[in-house]
Amino acid sequence: MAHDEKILAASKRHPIVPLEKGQLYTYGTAGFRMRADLLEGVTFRVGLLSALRSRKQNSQAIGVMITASHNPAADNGVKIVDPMGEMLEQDWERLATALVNSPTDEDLVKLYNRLATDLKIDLGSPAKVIYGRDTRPSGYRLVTALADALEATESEYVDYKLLTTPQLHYLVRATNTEGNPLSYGEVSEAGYYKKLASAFVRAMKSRKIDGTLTVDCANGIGGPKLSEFLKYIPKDKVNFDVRVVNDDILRPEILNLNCGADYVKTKQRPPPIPKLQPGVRTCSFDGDADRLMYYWIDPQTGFFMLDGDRISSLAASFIGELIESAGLKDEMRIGVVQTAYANGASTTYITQHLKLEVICTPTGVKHLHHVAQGFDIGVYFEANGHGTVLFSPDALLAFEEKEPQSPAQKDALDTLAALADLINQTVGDALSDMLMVEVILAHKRWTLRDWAMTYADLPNRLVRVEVGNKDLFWTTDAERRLSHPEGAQEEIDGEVKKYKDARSFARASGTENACRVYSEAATRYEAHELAERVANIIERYGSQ
Ligand code: 16G
Ligand code: MG
Repeated sequence: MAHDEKILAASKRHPIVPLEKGQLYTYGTAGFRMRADLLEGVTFRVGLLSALRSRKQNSQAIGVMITASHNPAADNGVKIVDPMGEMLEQDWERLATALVNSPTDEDLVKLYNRLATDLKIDLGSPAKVIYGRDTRPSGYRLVTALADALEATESEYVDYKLLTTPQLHYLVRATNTEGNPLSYGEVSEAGYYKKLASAFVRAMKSRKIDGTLTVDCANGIGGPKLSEFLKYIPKDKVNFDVRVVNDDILRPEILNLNCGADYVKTKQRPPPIPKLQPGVRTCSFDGDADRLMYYWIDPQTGFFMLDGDRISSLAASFIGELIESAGLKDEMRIGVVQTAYANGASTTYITQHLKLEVICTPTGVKHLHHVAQGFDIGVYFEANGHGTVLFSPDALLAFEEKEPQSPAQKDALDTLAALADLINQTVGDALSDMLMVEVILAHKRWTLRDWAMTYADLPNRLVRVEVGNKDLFWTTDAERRLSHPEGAQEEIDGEVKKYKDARSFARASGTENACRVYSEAATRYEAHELAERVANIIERYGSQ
């Protein structure tokens, strides 16, 4: 059964905006993301692809999230979520790019049918797509285009309206596992809150949380969702005192403006509003609540930030201890996955102090996620605060079935089982990661200062370099080295050699038209100087 006529008619209602000659819409590390006024036709076409994807995946539900995360309010984005809540399979990113760039509506219909034939997709089989959006006002127009594509392709769909990105990932997995032994949770937003709240109570088990936690929600969707979640925590079981700030979603133009996790990480300072008081434990979400940064102002030493590397090493150390207490050390392979941006001191701490394996992957959550799945327990975080901890089915079974030999062992097993429910298994989730951090701090009876004292970061610098053509730069060795242009890496090596404890790499950004240079060295001065020198090399090669 072809849907040609319906697709053709609907497509004309959501035209694609032609880009400048030679430019293509591309499904990048985080889907299609750009100025919202370019996205209506793109979203319609993504709807067509998600219907194909669902049919290809035996009619399982596929997710579509409309968000531009930490980008300014005028942007938006659209990305596809696969049946188990993971990011879209990489091969299909190419198909998404091809479909979206079909020059005419007729070409679009032709390519849609060709994909169905080539991939042996039965267009008469059922399809299901579920979707949500962040608080951007443009989101409404985009979901209308999406729904039109789903009508035209005779797909079943559910509009979950406003959601955080990780909530949509949760719902996709919950939908596809409903009623089977691996059920991920109740298929509703409330189900997500209930699962987290119950796991939080179990993981805390009468331990106390010190003081108030202030949460900056970037004036995005995380604000109302966090407030809603808090209602599910039984006050008599956990004393969790949270102050929700920057949660104004009625003024869309202030989304991510001078607040949020990306602001804190890139500016290395707290949001100016509300003014942060010394000693107050604070964290920030980003605009779609999948990134998390902790920080506070130390009354003695000033601002201190605990980023993705710190969250990762905290989680790895705690889970490692629990595994040992549970008597599972010899059975469980725990690994930590980082990118080249991870501070070298965190890598040294994890390998030498925690004695855990570390693997480095290219930037982009999907790469880290994939490698983390290879461990029994895989901890992955990008320095920017996006990450999670994955538990294999074998690990879950062991937490459930191992006979505890002592009350301490039972406690460790119970805590591990609770953590596996608390930590979002589909994607990085600021709310769930925040609860994990609170649990760990409560168990260890740590303040943020104790956490910060675990190791000292190497001074580092990140520089953005405008180049004529960023595509000249090819990387190898998980982005730690350049293979092209020829000669560039040798020059970088030559500079790095001149400094103590130094490291530097350059790569083309996947989200902007620029290169990024990262450097670290024994002193702040040296890290800065090295970054400048490597940036000069990149600038020179980029203009050739
Ligand atoms: C995207 C990625 C993020 C990565 C960033 C790098 C996802 C969901 N997001 O935001 O993981 O750190 O791009 O940006 O994969 P860059 O390529 O411009 O440095
Ligand atoms: Mg985000």
